[in-house]
Amino acid sequence: MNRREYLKKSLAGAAVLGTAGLGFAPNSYAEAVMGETWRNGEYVLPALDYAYDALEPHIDAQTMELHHSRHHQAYVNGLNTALTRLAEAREKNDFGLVKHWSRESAFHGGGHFLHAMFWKVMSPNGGGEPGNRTLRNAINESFGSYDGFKRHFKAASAAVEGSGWGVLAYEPNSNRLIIHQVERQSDLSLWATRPLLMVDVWEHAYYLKYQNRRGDYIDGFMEVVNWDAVAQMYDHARAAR
Ligand code: MN3
Repeated sequence: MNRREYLKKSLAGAAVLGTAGLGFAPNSYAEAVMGETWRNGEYVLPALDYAYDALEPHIDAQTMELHHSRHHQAYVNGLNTALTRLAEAREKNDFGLVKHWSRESAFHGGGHFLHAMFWKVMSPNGGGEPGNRTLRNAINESFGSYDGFKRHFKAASAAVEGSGWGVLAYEPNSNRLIIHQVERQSDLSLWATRPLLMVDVWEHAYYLKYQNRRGDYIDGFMEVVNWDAVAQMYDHARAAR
């Protein structure tokens, strides 16, 4: 197969998988963990792999629709705007507002990518303990047991001040897993870790159904965790070590 045939075949394969788009390599880490977040030169809202009501009763349909179609879309728009303004700044050689737009790009970029992964780590067929042995072993080695992990993940996520995220991540230096409390999603881009499982604990993610009972919401979230998706993220994260 020459290069042209190979490219043609790859693009056809990508189209079948619904991931067509130049500059979006199939089987990349980004595609595996986030879906299609970028198309035709701009960031886009990735489609969900399930219906808005598919995670009922743990995550309600109204919250899912608002969260995906309004909140996540706002991050996508904010990121595109910030990058456009930064491009204009380069063009005009006027960096007077570079601090503002850099912060905006980090905040909205953090929001876009974390939400894209958040949708992936949930599934109507989720919950229970991870079936993937490599991931299960890593959790046992890093946290002593699955129960130890679950208690730690819930406690850390519930204790995030105000708005933020609880994140299970792969730490490539020690080759172990670690739990983060993210209080500012814009800071996530600074870390040398690759997120594997994230729970959105901003109030918009649960308030309609759970009000101030964040712990109950986290329990509900654990009932829809898509461990196969997390295992896939873990594979890609380690492969890119
Ligand atoms: Mn959110």
